Amino acid sequence: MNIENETKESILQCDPEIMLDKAESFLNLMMRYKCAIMEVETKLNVLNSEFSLNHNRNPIESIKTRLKKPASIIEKMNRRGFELNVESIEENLFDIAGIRVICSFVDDIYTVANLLINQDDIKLIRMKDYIKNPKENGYRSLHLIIEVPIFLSNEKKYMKAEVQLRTIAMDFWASLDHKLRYKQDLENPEDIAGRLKECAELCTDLDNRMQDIRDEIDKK
Ligand code: 0O2
Repeated sequence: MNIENETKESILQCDPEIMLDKAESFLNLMMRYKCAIMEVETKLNVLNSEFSLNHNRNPIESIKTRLKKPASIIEKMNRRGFELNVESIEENLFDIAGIRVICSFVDDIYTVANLLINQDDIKLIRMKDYIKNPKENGYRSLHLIIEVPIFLSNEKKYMKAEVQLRTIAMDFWASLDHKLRYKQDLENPEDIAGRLKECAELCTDLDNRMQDIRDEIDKK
């Protein structure tokens, strides 16, 4: 029996009251992550509006958010060998609340990220800069793990969220890479990986050229 089946089995054997209690705690946890997403999204929208007023353009093109699905949570907890309970999920998974910020230019990514993490109620837990240090396959994005406070009726709780910041070109590449990675039956995976990496390099070049054009226009 695999771990996922064992987990399902142990849940099925559980006392219904304990099960209800666990389900309630899980729903409560998901509600808190949803609130964290709303808080971060509002902060980003505020920054975008202010920037737009002062500089006559939006550094953020769009924001996408997602709450990790229960099946993906279980899969990741099992894969990493963590005990499957609400406390352990909250302690060990940092990407249940996910916010993806698509920026116009590469320097906007760092501007938005710095403005966000310098807010006095935000705690920066970890930053991974896959723009300065792209992954071997060509993936580029700036990843932040932050903690943001949410205010409930009788408590203030810090919740973790993952913020991924990318340009439109980085997002275009990552979306197609993600789709292609699900296709397991490729005849020539190495060739595909090589061509995807070339495309990533083209995206980097495109981002740099667009940034240069904007810098030149801004100088005038
Ligand atoms: P989903 O469905 O996008 O959420 P962590 O997951 O943070 O505990 P890790 O592996 O160090 O640990 O995280 P990392 O490197 O910060 O990257 C996690 C997320 O970045 C992934 O989430 C993807 O969203 C994105 N990502 C990382 N590498 C790649 C890549 O090569 N291609 C693409 N398209 N996206 C990538 P998940 O969990 O895979 O899924």
